[in-house]
Amino acid sequence: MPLPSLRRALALALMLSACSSDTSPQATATGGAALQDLMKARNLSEDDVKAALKTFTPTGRLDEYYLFGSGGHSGQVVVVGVPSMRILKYIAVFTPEPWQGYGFDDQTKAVLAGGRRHGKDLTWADTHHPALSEMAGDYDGKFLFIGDKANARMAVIDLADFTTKQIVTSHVIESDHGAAFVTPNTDYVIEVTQYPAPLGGVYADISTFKEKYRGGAIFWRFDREKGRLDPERSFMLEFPPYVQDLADAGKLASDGYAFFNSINTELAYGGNAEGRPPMESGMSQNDMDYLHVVNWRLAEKLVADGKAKTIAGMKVLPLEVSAAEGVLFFVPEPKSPHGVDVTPDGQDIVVGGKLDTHGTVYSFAKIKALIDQKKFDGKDPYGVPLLAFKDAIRGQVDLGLGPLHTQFDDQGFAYTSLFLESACAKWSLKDLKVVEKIPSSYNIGHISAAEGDTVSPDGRYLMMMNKWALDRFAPVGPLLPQNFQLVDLTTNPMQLLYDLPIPLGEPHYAQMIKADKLKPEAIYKPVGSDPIQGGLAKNAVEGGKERIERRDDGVHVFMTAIRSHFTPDIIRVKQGDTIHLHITNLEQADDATHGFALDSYNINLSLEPGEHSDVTFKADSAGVFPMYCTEFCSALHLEMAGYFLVEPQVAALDTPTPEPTPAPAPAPTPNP
Ligand code: CUK
Ligand code: CUA
Repeated sequence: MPLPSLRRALALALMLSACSSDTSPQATATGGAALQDLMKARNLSEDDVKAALKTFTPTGRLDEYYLFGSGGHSGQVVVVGVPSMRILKYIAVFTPEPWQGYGFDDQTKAVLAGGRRHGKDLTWADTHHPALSEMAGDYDGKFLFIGDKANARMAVIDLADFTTKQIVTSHVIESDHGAAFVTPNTDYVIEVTQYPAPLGGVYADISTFKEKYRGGAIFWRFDREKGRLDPERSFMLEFPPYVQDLADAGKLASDGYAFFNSINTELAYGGNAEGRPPMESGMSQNDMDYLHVVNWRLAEKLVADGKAKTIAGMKVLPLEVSAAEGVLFFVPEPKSPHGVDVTPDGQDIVVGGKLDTHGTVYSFAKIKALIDQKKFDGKDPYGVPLLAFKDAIRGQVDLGLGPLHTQFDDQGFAYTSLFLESACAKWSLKDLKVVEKIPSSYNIGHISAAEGDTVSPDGRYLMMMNKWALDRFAPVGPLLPQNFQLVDLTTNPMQLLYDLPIPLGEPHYAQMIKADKLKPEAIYKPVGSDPIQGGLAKNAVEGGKERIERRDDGVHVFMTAIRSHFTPDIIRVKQGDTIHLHITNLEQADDATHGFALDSYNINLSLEPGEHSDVTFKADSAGVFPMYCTEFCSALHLEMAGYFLVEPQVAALDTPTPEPTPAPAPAPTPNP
């Protein structure tokens, strides 16, 4: 190690030892030597030690930020503490999750049923973009939304208990991508289609792509009081089948507008075995695609005025209405764009071009002036007014290879991920010049800076979300984890601090929120709460009032759980009975969760302190079924168990046929 570095390492050691009570020169010298030995033994550089000091979080100390990341195909949300990079939770959203008992009781089954499509239960999702609720363009820490690209669904998570409360889907569209993005006061949660299809889930041959296939943007109305999306007050804008991609809502200067990019002005639809070009080349012929500029407040008014038609239960504003009434405009954007991000002041819109080295910075003021003066550059084939590219942009910034997504800090800098270059570029919003780049490992997708897509970004930290992790972690077979890399934005140059393998693919976007904005509850109050409906559950059970009642609709078991028993702990029913379990966890101590598992009936509940759950099922198999608590809740946790006894309706109906017993050997002839 060169001398100056050694001196700096010693200074670090000084910093370290200053934290301990013994600051005598002797102890400092020893501490420094010990640190040197440690660095040597673990082969750590001075930067490594700095990174460790910036991220290490002692036991009991809490993180400054929460990162809410998409859990990709798991259909979940991963919650990571920053800067420690400790994984705090996987929130079950679109898919059953056994530990949380999600999808196992009546309450959460009903939530999942909200996302059924074409009569099918869906047990996976492709989550892309989480969106925290906002007030005046700033995260308020109350709700989180996330979209499912594969099945065009939207979910609402309440951050009071980090639990999914609602899933909605509209059969008007078949897939989405620009979802979820919120308007500045969370009046609406935006869901934009990806792959066009005939609206309403009907059939039309692919040869009618131009005429019958459509995209669209659903504006799901959010009822903050109820904490739910309101399909009745939601609406959709119909778009041409240009394969819309990402979305962002305008804010401050551009409040009331929303922006969507798209990738297919060619109107290609595949058919590489039918003599047409494959999708990827068919969609990459033209030099320009269309940025969609939408005046959603005007759209809202037109819908209220009855200009929408109803398709699959959704109010849809027809394309010709949007084009004629000044709701929708197109501005060319360079080759195969991806990412559309509004700057914190709402004045500019940044679009990345996957096959272009530039980031294009559109000026909302210029766009608005063109619209107000009706200075159009013709119309697209669907009659939508076009704005001239050169008149709508503030400029372009030469970023590097494969620019995708952009985030912002509090110093006037923007950060854009460079997919092909596997790097993140920091650039000045003022003069559109790159300041520096930091490499990522590898194939970076989204990035997420601390509150970096709000009206007041924090700077501080940036997460690079990488799709490949090759050579970063101990190998685990051909399917590797994804890699979240934490970057310190306060230093010059930026410093890579930490690599976190994410064994849930494929995450796309994440948002990072100041931890003190969240006030999660530790226990459900009152005892017997229904976490989904809120308030006291209809069938909440009071201690001392446990009972089993046979009613017309089956056997109702009113049960309580408290360390360390279920009451009642023996349930006797007849085969074929419909069973209604009503279980209340009476605990009011933090973290005193009980599980409830029932052998062979595919039931596992998580009963958090004060929580009530209902489970309805048919006791169709006769036999003796142990039931037990699945959380190690006390010293007598193993004893927290019972029996579910199902008496056969017909004698021996379910009794396995005994193996034929071999004929007994003839008894020896007794001696006379
Ligand atoms: S997308 Cu995945 S890296 Cu769905 Cu936002 Cu760009
Ligand atoms: Cu309750 Cu273990």
